[in-house]
Amino acid sequence: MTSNLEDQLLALQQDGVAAIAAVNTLEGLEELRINYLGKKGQLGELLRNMGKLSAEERPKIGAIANTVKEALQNSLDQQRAALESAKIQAQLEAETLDVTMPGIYHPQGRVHPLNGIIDQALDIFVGLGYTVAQGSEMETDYYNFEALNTPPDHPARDMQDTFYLPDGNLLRTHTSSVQIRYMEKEEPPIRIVAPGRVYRRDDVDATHSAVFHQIELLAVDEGLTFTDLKGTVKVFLQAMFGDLPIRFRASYFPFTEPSAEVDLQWNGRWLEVMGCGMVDPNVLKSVGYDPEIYSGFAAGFGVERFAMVLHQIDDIRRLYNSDLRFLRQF
Ligand code: 2NL
Repeated sequence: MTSNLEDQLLALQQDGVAAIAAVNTLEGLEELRINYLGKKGQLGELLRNMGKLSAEERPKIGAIANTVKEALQNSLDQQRAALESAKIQAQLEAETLDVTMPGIYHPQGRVHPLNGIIDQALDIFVGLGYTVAQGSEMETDYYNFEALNTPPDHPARDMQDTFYLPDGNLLRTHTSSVQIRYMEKEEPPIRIVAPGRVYRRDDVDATHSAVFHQIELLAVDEGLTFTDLKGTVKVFLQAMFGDLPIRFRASYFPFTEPSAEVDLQWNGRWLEVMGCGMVDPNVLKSVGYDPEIYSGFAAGFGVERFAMVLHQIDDIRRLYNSDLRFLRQF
C-alpha cells in the first residue's frame, strides 16, 4: 500500500512537471494547476487514500506528498513566469517602432486659385444671407435666353457665340438660368448666389477661354432699389479686394434695366470687374412674379478675371493646364 501510494505520488510529480514544462499558454497552465493541485485535483485524489495508511506510514507519505506539491507548485511558478515574460516579449516585438524607417509620402493638396476665389465669394454672400444655388450646364434656349428677355435676334444667341447641341439644347452662357429655375420654384424674398461653369464660343487667347466660371447674385423682394444693389456690390468688392474706390458706369444687359458696369481702382487704374442692374420687369413676369409688387437686383462676374487680378496671373490658360509649378504658388 505504502510503496504503491508513494509510487503513484512520484509518478504524479513526474507527469505533472513534464506537462507543465510542455504547456505554452497561460490558460493551459491554469488548467494544469486545477487538474493537479485544485480542490478536486489529482494530488488531492491520491491523498484521500491516506486514511487507509498505518500510523507510521502516514508521516512518511505526508512528507512525500509535500515535496510533490512543492515540486508541482515550483514548476507552475517557473512556467508562469516564463510564459508571462514571453508574452511581454512578443508584445514588445510586435509594437516596435523603428524611428529610422522612411515615412510614407503624402503629397499635400492645395485649393486651386479658381476654387479659392469661388470659396471666398460664396463665404461673403452667405454671410450676407444668400443661399448658394446650382444647376445644369446644359440648358434649353428658354432658360438661357428667352426667360431672360433676350430677343431672338440678340447677338449672344448667334451660332457664332453659343455652343448649340445637336438636340437643340445648348451649353449655358451664364448661370442666370439657375436663377430663373429657382424663382420658378420659390416665392420672394429671394437671395441667391449661383456659381458655375459657363460656355462661350470664343477663340482662346491670354484673356479668353471657351469654358470659364461665373458667379451671379440675385435678390428679389418688395421695395429693392438701385441703392441696395450699390451697397451690396460695394460690401462684396471691399471684402474681396480691400477698401478701394469703385464707380458705376451705365451699361446694357437684356435682363436688367437700368444696367451698369462696376469699375474698381486697382493699382491706380480703373478696372472693369462686374456687371449688374435692376432685374428687368419682363424677367420677373416670365417667372410669374408681379413687377408692380416686387423688384430685384442682379450682378455677375467672371471668376477667372478676379483670380487674374488678385494673383497677378498674366494668361488665363495657366488656370487650366494643371502645371504644378504654377499651382504650388497659391
Ligand atoms: C457680367 C454681368 C450680369 C445678371 C448678370 C441676372 C440674372 C437674372 C436676372 C437679371 Cl435671373 N440679371 N444676371 C445681371 C447683370 C449682369 O452679369 O459681366 N457677367 C460676367
